[in-house]
Amino acid sequence: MQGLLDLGAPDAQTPEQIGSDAWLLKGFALRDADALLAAIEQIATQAPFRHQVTPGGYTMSAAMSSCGAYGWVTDRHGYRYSPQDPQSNLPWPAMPTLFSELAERAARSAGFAHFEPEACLINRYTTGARMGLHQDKDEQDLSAPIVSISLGAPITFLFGGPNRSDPTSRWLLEHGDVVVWGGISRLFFHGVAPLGKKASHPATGLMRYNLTFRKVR
Ligand code: MD6
Ligand code: FE
Repeated sequence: MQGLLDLGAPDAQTPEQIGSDAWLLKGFALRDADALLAAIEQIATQAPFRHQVTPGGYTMSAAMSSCGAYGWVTDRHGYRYSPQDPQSNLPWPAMPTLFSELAERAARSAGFAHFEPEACLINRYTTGARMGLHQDKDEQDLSAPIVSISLGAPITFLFGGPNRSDPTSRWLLEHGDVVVWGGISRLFFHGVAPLGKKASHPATGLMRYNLTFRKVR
């Protein structure tokens, strides 16, 4: 039995503020995690994970796919949102209702009502994969937040400021965690540290998946 003075972990449904207009919802997607992973597997049969090349010529260490009306594409010519998968020239797989409803609920819990995601980027990390500091700035509508769902192996999320050189805070993102962020920090630099050698989760082994939902237009 827990003692009266045991404050314990913060309530899983109480958003933890990680910056201006940026919130960590610990475990928000936990009860949907198995269904999310099954849907990712299904999406990847239509739009396989691939390592994209940046305009600077670097191959990204995280493998990526997308679903929804738009996917995020990079190649030697630049970054853009595309309604087709350039690998197949077919539309991206539809965004499952589970995805859009969960993203809308998470956004609402963080104070952003009526979020309608048009793109869901799916990142897959294996040991050592990382995401360097970047801004999410390819969307036309910067008033909409971004919702990010983490599944599988835990990783360290780096959250900076409006300039690349600003100091970063570090947050552990675990299976089922959701980050919602918009407003003042919408264009803040952020990334993830290399996925640790021993990082794993029973549901995914050594893999980590991240879904980010965006309103594009
Ligand atoms: C990741 N996430 O967690 C990479 N961007 O693997 C992002 O780049 C990101 O988590 C915008 C908002 C939330 C994020
Ligand atoms: Fe990002």
